[in-house]
Amino acid sequence: MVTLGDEILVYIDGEYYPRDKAKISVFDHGLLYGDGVFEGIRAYDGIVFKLKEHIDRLYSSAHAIMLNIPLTKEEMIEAVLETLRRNNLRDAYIRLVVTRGVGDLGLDPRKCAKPSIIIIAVPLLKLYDEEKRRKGISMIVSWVRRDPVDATSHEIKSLNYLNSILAKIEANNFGADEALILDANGYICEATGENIFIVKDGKLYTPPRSSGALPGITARVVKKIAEKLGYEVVERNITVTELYSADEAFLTGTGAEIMPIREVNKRIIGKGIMGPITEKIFDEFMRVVRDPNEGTPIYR
Ligand code: PXG
Repeated sequence: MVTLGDEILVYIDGEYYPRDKAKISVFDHGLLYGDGVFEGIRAYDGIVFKLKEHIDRLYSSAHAIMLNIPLTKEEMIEAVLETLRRNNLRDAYIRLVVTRGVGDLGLDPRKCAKPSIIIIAVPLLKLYDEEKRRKGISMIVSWVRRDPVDATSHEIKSLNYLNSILAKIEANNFGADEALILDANGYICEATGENIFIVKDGKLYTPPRSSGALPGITARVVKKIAEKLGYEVVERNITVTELYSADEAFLTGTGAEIMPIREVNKRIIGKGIMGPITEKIFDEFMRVVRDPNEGTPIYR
């Protein structure tokens, strides 16, 4: 859940609007067709964590859907920082959205003259409470498979999230915290908005790019931390049965940060609490996110 402050200023195409005036056209293809791209970014203690990496991914997503963002990467970084400054934020969750723009009621993107850029920065994003952090979350395996890499692949961070939303609805219906989504071949892919790692016999495993998972920025950082701590990280196909018998398992994402998994389809994973290797990685992650060398300062 994103908690919105009352007085937030939202960037839309170079202007700043109060929350209730921050609106875009009903003819925007972002709304009509989910035609656009986005990023979810976090700032910790005055530093935007991995901002350049998020901007690079945004432009790669846009390139894949042939959307020309009307700002340079440098201008986009400055717009994000200025939005944070205008809102006096040091700790924030940032949603950066680029829509295809206003078109007509046909889906042809050539009708859309100019993409729209939206930047929303809010003081707090709390996906889970601290008890969940220690105990871990419950998951179900969703019936809906991840779109494969030769379809609307989630390698592209597009506005088209129905694939994940259907899985989230299933988790909600079963009273679980999150849904696990399988790839086209029945191997584990990712959660609705997080990547997954399992720990077995002191090694970490995570699904490969070919599963159709989003190449997560948090996952990349976690891989680096794990290797620095001396753990091998292997990218390979993982079955649901392997997950059931893992020693530890956790999700990674900008919103969730590092979240242990307590149970999947009522099977308890490991000891049913945050495991020792997850905890070491979590502690180091919380240090890294505040490291000035790992991000971009808001205030200079
Ligand atoms: N997989 C998917 C499908 C995602 O959308 C991640 C993995 C994790 O990537 P990063 O780079 O953040 O480590 C994401 C990103 C939400 C929410 O409301 C989730 C994301 C983005 C925006 C909102 O849960 N996840």
